[in-house]
Amino acid sequence: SAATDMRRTLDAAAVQQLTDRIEAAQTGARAIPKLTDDFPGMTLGDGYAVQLELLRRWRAAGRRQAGWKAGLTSKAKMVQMGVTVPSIGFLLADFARAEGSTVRTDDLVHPRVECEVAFVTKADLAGPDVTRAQVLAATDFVVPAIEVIDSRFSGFKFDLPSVVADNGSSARYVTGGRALRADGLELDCLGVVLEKNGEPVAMGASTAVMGHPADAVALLVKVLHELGETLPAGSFVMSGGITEAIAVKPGDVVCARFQELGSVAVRFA
Ligand code: OOG
Ligand code: MG
Repeated sequence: SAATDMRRTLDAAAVQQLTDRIEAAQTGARAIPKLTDDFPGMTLGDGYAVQLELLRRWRAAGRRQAGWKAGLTSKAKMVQMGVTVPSIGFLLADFARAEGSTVRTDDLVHPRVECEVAFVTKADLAGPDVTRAQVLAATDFVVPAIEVIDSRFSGFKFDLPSVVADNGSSARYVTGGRALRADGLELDCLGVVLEKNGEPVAMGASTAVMGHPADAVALLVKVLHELGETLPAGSFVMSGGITEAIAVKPGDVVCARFQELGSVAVRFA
């Protein structure tokens, strides 16, 4: 499928050059033009080559990986971003922020929030054909989450190869509410209301994520397989924004209220 076509065109030097650009933009919280402006032939596979090089560098620098995220897995997100193919990105442990805490924005470019169902796994998942049932059997618990995304591209405008290289706009994430076993839940019809400063600004239900958020995890495992990777037990996985993402600025308070799973709140400064 389009999400797993890993054909590559960039040579090793170009991958290094683009990784340098992305790393500098992320570290300096500076917006840059999308990568395809200079490399119009860039493919999805090239985007993942840059993303995995960024992951390799940061792990070599001692940063710990918590897991992975699926993105662009709902119609609302695809329509908002103009990209029709889901993608994955890595999550470092140091992206996490505590529920109820204040998230700084001076080290971000133009943050937005998303409400997502997150999974924590208790068994390895690997291969091209993992099913929803296998994902659920490998799930230790699910937990509600707010993802803070932050595209490093000017105007939050990008295409699929660029956003994949930019690690799917990953920036911060906050879990909260209740961690629950998946088997007692109808995970495909959980309602969620996203509030900003006490007003509902987006709402939806978990079915928006590929019909069932576990299917987004299965897709993520398939993409990992195409990249020569697996999803180890103990991974934290976000399944993708249910609604469109909402821009935030200093002073905003955001709360995602999930049916069954409880709520997650965070403040921005
Ligand atoms: C890409 C990241 C998308 C999601 O949940 O859909 C994402 C973006 O929209 O900047 O994290
Ligand atoms: Mg997301």
